[in-house]
Amino acid sequence: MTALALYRYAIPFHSAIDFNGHRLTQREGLLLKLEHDGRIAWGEAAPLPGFSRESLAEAQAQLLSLMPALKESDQLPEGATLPSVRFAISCAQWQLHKTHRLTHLEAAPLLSGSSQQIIDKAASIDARCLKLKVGRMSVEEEIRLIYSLLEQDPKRRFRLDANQRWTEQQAIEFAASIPLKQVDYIEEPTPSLETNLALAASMGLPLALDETTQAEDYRFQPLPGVKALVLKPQLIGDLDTLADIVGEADHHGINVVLSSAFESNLGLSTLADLAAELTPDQSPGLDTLDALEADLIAPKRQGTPCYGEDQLECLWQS
Ligand code: OSB
Ligand code: MG
Repeated sequence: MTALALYRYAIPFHSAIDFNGHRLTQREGLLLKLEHDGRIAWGEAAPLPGFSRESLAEAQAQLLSLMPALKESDQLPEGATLPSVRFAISCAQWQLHKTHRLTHLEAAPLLSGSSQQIIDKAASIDARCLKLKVGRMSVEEEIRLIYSLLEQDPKRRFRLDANQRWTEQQAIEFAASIPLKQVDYIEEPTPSLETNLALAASMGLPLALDETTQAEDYRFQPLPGVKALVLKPQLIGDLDTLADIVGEADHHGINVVLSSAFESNLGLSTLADLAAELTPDQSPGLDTLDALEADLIAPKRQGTPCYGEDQLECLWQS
């Protein structure tokens, strides 16, 4: 490696977000910069509180200890054990050596807020497939919302994420009341995988797994009724491990949707590249950038502040 550096960033959220009981007002993370043969590549290690098993302090200590090894070799060092650290190093190395250009699929916009805000937003954008969080309002109100959105465009498609907030009864009521054939999938309707699999079997509910895949002891297995896996590479680790899971899922006809863990514009851009490479038929779930008040390194959004290298805390450089 010709040069490398490690930076730490903190970007305020426009408004605080609750991640599994961790209320965050800002997103914090680490940026690894690799430079070789006139090329620059970035990797982002940003453990997500409430989701990642490691803390940012642990990721920082591990990455710092690996910087000398990264200077010498372009392999994933032995000591890289934490998922976010393996993710950052392997993304940066992949970006550094990648020579082909990738074409990104149009992403499904993630709409949030009140029903009226969602309806207005949906009317103002040109996207057939919408991602919605459900289990937030009453089942009746969410069913009405689905029908309002269908009135705008009868061919609409939906990706729904319940984050395990429904009871079995609520999931049944919802699934029985909407046209399921227009739903790509519903992520994690209730907290019980057994219940969710039973709903898939009895109602034809198109089930996707997200939280289930984050359990420490999760290993891929094809389950009847599971249409898709929603995977957050930041929580999984290196790209070979990710590619193995995608390969197994493909083999069993299960779709994989790569998803953000609220990374900065740099991490999101790498995730979009990864989705184009690994899951070219599935638009990824990466519509989280608007939550952040600033971009890093390369301005991504007009009128949004961008923190350059000189404005970030440099932890290591050589
Ligand atoms: O609920 O799936 C979630 C991001 C961080 C933590 C949890 C979740 C998410 C997302 C990312 O929803 C966006 C997406 O998956 O479309
Ligand atoms: Mg989800």
